[in-house]
Amino acid sequence: MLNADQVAQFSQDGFLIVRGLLDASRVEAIKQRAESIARGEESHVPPSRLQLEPVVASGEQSADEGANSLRKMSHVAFVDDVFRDHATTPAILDCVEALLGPDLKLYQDQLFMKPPRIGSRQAYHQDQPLGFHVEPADRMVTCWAALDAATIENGCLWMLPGTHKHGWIDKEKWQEVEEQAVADDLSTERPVELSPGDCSFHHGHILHSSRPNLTDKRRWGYATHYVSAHCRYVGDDDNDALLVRGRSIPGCV
Ligand SMILES: O=C(O)CCC(=O)C(=O)O
Repeated sequence: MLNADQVAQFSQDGFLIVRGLLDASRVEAIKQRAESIARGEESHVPPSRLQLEPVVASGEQSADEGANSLRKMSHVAFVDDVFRDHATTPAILDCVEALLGPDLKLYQDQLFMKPPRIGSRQAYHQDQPLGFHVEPADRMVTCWAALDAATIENGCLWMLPGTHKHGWIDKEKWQEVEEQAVADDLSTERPVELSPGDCSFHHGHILHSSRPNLTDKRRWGYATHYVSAHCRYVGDDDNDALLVRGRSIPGCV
């Protein structure tokens, strides 16, 4: 569980780093499974869950191996036991429970793979308005688990502390912030450099981004997105959110 200072820091900044949360065997297990999914050896993971890096998709460049052509894998914990074991890791859920309360659902998961040299920039955005159909909208937290070292050079996350307090921010403002960041004129942004096994937790409304990978080493980070089970579901699609702790609430997500 997080202590009171950590919870206060999260509510002030909109994100929090917890070092050494995952043991090496957990990190290794998910990396191996992701490798084998990328090689096409796991038929239970539909190819539609894999997304190519834009330069590979456009044919502009090819990558030396399967995993290094991928930008991300999505919604894998819903079909794969190793990914699900990670998403339900008690140490992670203890932290999320301290931020969202005892009844928790996994809404989405994404392995961000940022391959060497071609791993592209992720522009400034808020997570929750991008497809997390819940109300109250602020009851969402992402755990971003470092599977490799995440550094400034290989494209770690960058956060704009305090922006979660504004709720939904106009997308024109996202664009403005993005342009400032690309011009290296955003003095308030903070890098989230992590070692393998470290996790950062971020609020669904914080503005954040990640830079291109300029190195020869990949940067894998596995994001699991949780919502309070007390949220109402306000989307049109099927709601397949997975209960990961506590109880489901009738009429809710
Ligand atoms: O890992 C990245 O490059 C982007 C991650 C992100 O935007 C997120 O976890 O919400």
